[in-house]
Amino acid sequence: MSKEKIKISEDLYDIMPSDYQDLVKSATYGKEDRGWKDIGNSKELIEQHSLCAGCPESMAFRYILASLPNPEDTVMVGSTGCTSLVFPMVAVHNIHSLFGNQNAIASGLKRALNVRFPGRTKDVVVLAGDGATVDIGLDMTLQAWFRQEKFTTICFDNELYANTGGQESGLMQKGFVAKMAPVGKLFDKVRLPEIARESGCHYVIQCTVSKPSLIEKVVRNAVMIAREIGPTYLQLYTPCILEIGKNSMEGLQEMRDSEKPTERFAYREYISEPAKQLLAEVSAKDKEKKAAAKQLASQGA
Ligand SMILES: Cc1ncc(C[n+]2csc(CCOP(=O)(O)OP(=O)(O)O)c2C)c(N)n1
Ligand code: SF4
Ligand SMILES: [Mg+2]
Repeated sequence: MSKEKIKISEDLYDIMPSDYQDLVKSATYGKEDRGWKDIGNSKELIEQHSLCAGCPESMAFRYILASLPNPEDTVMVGSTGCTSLVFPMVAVHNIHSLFGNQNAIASGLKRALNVRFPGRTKDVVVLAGDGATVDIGLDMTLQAWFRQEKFTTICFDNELYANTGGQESGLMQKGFVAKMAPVGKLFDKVRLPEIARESGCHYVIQCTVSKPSLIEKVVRNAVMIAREIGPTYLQLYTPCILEIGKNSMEGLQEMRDSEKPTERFAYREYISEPAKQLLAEVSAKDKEKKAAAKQLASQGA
């Protein structure tokens, strides 16, 4: 499998910013066992990205990109919002979809990749905001899950429409007042994890992005289960620090506060029976691989 999927054209190399040259040179490719601990030696996102300073979406992006099990052969599908503006600054194949259409686009893309590259593993991962996933795109989101499309949907839940200045979203908390929603939310946060489970997702996780090791685990599980069994859904709290009045250093604490057991982003998971079986098989194989590597090392010593 080639590890050189994203390249800068030789003719343009000199005029590309060095930040972008570095991104392509040490992108998220190459080592099968790489993960969040490689962050620092590798590059997932250019420093001059388009998100506000300290926005938790940038942490989330880096952890996710570092955790993809098959980045060379992964296509990410974005949707309009703060999230989507980051895609030109990462070295993973991606396409932009019209706001809300992301799960419809991903359905067609995944099927087309199967036809175009038979026998080769191609992963599709949707990454969209809560407005795109739950409001305008809810129909497309649900229909993809009903049809058991084999890709992962990740929602960056910042509980409002951040990119357009703070309108109310279905995932906003009840009573919350935003800049463009001065009356306050009148109904409860839509329970999308429960809806995802009822709609046929085999792996559903709700958590914050405060812990990179947790994000690595859930991203890998979600992608592998989607590849083999059916749709998976991750709802990640990535607070919009700008809209909730926090400064650039306070995003992490906001997530830690919101993931306490009694709070609305306490860790929650649902794993279907076939998905549990798959994870057990993967874990057994990993153990075998580690034991074999250890034995080899001891023989060499
Ligand atoms: C079809 C369409 N409708 C509306 C918009 C305007 N629009 C752009 S971003 C956005 C909100 C995005 O909110 P969300 O999905 O939560 O992402 P966030 O910016 O919060 O990350 C809206 C309504 C658009 N670009 N296209
Ligand atoms: S507006 Fe909010 S969600 Fe968008 S980049 Fe800024 S802090 Fe992040
Ligand atoms: Mg949002």
